[in-house]
Amino acid sequence: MFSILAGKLEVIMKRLHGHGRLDERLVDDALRELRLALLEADVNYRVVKDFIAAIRPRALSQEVLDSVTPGQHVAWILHQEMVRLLGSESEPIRWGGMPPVAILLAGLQGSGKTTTAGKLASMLKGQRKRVLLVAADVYRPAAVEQLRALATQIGVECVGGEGDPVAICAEAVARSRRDVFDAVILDTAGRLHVDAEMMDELARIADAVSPRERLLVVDGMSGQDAVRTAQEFHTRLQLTGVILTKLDGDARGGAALSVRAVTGAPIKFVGVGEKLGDLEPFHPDRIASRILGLGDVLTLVEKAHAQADLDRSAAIQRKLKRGELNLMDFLEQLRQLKKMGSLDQLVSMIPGASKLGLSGASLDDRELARTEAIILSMTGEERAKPAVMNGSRRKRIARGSGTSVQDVNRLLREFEAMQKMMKRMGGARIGRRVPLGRLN
Ligand SMILES: Nc1nc2c(ncn2[C@@H]2O[C@H](COP(=O)(O)OP(=O)(O)OP(=O)(O)O)[C@@H](O)[C@H]2O)c(=O)[nH]1
Ligand SMILES: [Mg+2]
Repeated sequence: MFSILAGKLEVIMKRLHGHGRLDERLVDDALRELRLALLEADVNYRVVKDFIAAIRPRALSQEVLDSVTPGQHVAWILHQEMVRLLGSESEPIRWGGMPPVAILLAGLQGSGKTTTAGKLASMLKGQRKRVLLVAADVYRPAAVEQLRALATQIGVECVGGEGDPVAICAEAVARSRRDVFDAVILDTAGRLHVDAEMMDELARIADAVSPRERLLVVDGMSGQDAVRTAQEFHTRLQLTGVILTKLDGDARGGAALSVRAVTGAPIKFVGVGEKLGDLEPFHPDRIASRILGLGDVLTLVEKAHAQADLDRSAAIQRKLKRGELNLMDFLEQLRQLKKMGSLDQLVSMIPGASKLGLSGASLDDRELARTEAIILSMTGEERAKPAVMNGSRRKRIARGSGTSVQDVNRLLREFEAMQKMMKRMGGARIGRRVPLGRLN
C-alpha cells in the first residue's frame, strides 16, 4: 500500500537527515520534491498546496532540540501534518440514539459497495450487533445474488432486490425498527459516472430513511476523479464518512490523501482485500506512519520534545524556589498546558492557576488566549519586572492585546498573588500534585 509514494518520501527524508543544519534552501528543495511526489501519487493539487504551506513555516522556525537532527524534526512535522490531513482521529459508526442505525452505502460502479456491505455486516455481527442487509441495487440480478450470497455466508438476513429502491429501503428500515435490529445496511446501485438519475435516486432514498450514516465507498486506486466524485456525492448527500477500498493493491495514495481534505468527511474504514474480514477501522496516524515509514524517528523526536519540556519545567522550578518567576515563565507554563492532554491534573500543579480561569476540567480557551495576548503585548522589561507597569503602560498593553485595562490589572494582581504565595511556600515543587484547596 502506498509503496511508490512511501519509497519517494523515504529518499527525500533520508537526504534531510544527513544535514546537521537546515537552511531555507534545503527545506525548499525538500518541499519541492515532496510536492512532486504527492502530485505524482495523484493527490489533489490544492490539497498538496495547503499541505506544503502548513509544513514550510513550521520546518523553518523549528526549535532546536538536543539529540535529534533538524531533518528528523522536519520528518516529525511532516508526519503530524499528514495525520492532520487524514483526519486526526479514527471515527467509528455513530451508535447511540434509537436503533437501528441506517447505513447508506453509495459510490461509483465497481468501487466496492456490495463487498463492503458484506464486510461491514460481518464486522458488526462480530460485535454482537443484529444486522439487516438490504439489496437496493435492483438493476442487475447478479448484484442482488452477490449480496444474498454474502448474507448467507455471514449468517445475516437480506431483504430487497425487486421493485423500487426507495420503497425497498423505506420498508427495510421500518421493518428493522420494528424488529429491533441494530444496523441496517443499504447497498445501492453504482454507475460508471455520476449521473443525475443516480444522484436523484440516492437523494430520494436519503430523504425517505434519513440514514444516520451516509458513507461514500471510494476505490483507493483512483486518484483525482475520486476527489471530484466525492465532492459531487457530498453536495447531494452530506456524507458522514468515506470508506476507501482496495488499499491492498498498489494504490498510489491520491484518493486516500485528498478525499478527507476536500470533503471534510472522515475516512471511517478501509478495505484491504477481497475477503469478508478485510475491513479495518481507519487510523490516520498508522496510515501516515505507513506512508512515511518513520516509526523510529517519531519516537526519537517525541522523546526529545518530552526532555525539552522537562528541562524547561526544571528551570522554572528553580526560579520559583528563588521567587524569581516572571511573566514570560508564566506564559511558558500556559503554553505547555495548552499542549498537554490532561489539563485537569496539570492545572492543579500550577499554583494560582485556578484564579486565572484555568480551573479544573474546563480550562477556558478564551481566557487562556486573553492571558496569552496580554503577556505577549508587554515588552521584555515589563514581563521581567511587572513593577514597572504604570497606568499608561497598562493602557498600551490593553490596546495591543485587544483587552481592557481591567483585564490587564486582574492578570497582574493574580500574578503578584501567585508570586507571594510561592514565596510563602518556599517554592513547593511544581510537578508534584498539590491540592488546590491547601494552596488558596
Ligand atoms: N483487492 C480488493 N478488492 C476489492 C476490495 N473491495 C472490493 N473489491 C473487489 O472489487 C470488485 C467490485 O466490488 P463490488 O463490491 O462488486 O463493487 P460495487 O461497488 O458493489 O459494484 P457495482 O455494484 O457494480 O456498482 C470485486 O471484484 C471485489 O472483490 C478491497 O478492499 N480489496
Ligand atoms: Mg454492487
